[in-house]
Amino acid sequence: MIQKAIIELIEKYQTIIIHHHQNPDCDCIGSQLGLKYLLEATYPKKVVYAVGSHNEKTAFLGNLDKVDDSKYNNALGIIVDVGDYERVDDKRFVNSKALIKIDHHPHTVTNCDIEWVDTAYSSCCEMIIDLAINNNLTMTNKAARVLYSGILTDTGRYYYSAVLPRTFNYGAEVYKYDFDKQALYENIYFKSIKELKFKGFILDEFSSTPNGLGYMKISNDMLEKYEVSTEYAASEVNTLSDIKEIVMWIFFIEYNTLGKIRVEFRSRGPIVNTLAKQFGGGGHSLASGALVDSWEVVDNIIKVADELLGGKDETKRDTENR
Ligand SMILES: [Mn+2]
Repeated sequence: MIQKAIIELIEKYQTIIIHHHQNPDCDCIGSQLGLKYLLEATYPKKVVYAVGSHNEKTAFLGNLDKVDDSKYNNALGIIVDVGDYERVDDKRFVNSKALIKIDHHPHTVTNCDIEWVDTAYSSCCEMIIDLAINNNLTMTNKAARVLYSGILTDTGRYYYSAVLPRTFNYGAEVYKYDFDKQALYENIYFKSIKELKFKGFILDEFSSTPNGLGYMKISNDMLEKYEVSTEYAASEVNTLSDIKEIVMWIFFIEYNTLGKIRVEFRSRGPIVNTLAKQFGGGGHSLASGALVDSWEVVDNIIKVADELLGGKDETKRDTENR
């Protein structure tokens, strides 16, 4: 059993360094810090680091660590919630003596010593809770808090199709612990007036096609006008979910610092990761992303996506997790 192999490898190492993906979300940081807290509580003699950087929306989850290059020589590296090496935040993970991958995105080829990749999990946090329960790792209030936040956000508060009875059971398992739920919701879900005005702007201005495609182009001028970052704008893509007429929705957001346009694909049926791959990106079947070079490419994506929907090819549908 793969979990047994993971625990055995963890037990062999004194130093463990856990990495997350670039531009992390609550599931990514939740699984990273959750695993760190579980291992610290279970193996008090081990030194466990969680490295990489936060963004403005994840900092409330807990502090990340600084690690010297030299620590990697004898360390076990673990990457969580990320399939591709290119997307891992802080590339020094490749210097680890051994490497484990724990991820719920569709599998991409890497050469970690152990790869536990399973898209049947709603969230990476659900995988970490599974690991904890099956292997008697010591759960703590701190670990429960961050793991719960990842389950909540990656399932859209138990709404997305990846939710299983297990997801509720594991959510309940960590909910039992003593942490401030209201404060957690406030950190995750409360929005400022500025952010809500931006949402209003999206709802006013988005475009849609008769085939069920919804999309929104957001230029740098608009980001400046509403005082929101590219990352924040991208995180608002599900403003277009739950619209009767729309089955696939895409955000295109100018990324000034990179000189690119960030693309966020979402769907409630037709698969989008093949579409994202076609334009150099990737991700889950119902939630993917890409970075493209120009607004001409954007118009091409809109055309290809709309044709895909117009084709109504039922074989291209999937109910797998976002
Ligand atoms: Mn995730």
